[in-house]
Amino acid sequence: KCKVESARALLRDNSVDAWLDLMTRSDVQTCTYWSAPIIWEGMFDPVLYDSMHTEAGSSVALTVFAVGRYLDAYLPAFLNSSERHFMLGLPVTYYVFTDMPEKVAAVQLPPLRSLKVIRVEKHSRWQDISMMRMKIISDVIETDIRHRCTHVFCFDVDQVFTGRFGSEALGNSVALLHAYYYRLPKSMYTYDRNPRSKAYMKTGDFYYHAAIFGGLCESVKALADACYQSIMEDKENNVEALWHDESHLNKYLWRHKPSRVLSPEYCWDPLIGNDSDIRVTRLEWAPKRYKNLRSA
Ligand code: 2GW
Ligand code: MN
Repeated sequence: KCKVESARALLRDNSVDAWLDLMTRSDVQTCTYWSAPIIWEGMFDPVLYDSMHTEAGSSVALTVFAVGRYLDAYLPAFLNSSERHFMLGLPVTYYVFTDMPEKVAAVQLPPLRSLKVIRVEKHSRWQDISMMRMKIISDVIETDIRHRCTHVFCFDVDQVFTGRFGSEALGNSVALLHAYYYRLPKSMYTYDRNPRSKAYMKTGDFYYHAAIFGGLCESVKALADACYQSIMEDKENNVEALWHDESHLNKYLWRHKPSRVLSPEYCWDPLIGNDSDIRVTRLEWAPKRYKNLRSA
């Protein structure tokens, strides 16, 4: 019995099929019509990506906002887990934006990794906390990040890394497929449908999730500037897009196609349950605590 098992294992490891599977995924969409790769487990060699980016001198800024009750509720788990999974081997600088800098616990970081805490104002409406991130991200890319890092990734804080989130995710302009929409027909995408909003769109390519976007400094700055400008124009016109900054992001990314698209492995909600497309989860949504956090 043992012999049969090991023979099977050998066959598995060396069969052409197993090898091909490493190079490609035939069960999911791996490329957009404008030829941007959609990154899934099994499509890439992590060692190769890491050595390419090390040689190229890539360095990564991670921005994250933890304002008000989100600081205690989410930041510690976010940072601890990112230390285990985010861009290991490359220089990483965290930029934590909070209204309570003194409350950010000191974290011991290994060489090549550092953390900056930047004070921001606490807007009273949560929609504004979310939307004003675009302005702050743009400013800090200009004054700081672009002098230290080649790439920047912007994250929601209410999530936890659970697997490799590595250099395969780096690109000129990077967007994420929303876990809840990637299998749905376009008619169900929750784009902004109000013609009075600058985020209005009838159709698009995908529904992107604003919980993660990134790219080269200049691309992310251009995106943040454009989204902020549209958000402010909406404010002047007394309209607010359906999903706030996410609606504006979707409009921007429809007009400026991302060069790399992350599959929902990169931001999965475990509440969705089993999905055979998802072979690993790299980042998971933390449980929402709307009741405590969204009210008052
Ligand atoms: C947000 C909503 C209700 C009450 C508080 C907050 C809040 C958000 C806050 O008190 N403090 C704070 O730092 N934030 C930051 O904004 C934090 O980084 C958080 O991850 C981010 C977005 O808010 P979140 O995660 O509660 O909203 P989601 O998960 O529904 O986010 C999606 O939709 C948003 C727009 O409505 C954004 O586009 C976000 O990027 C999307 O993932
Ligand atoms: Mn979130």
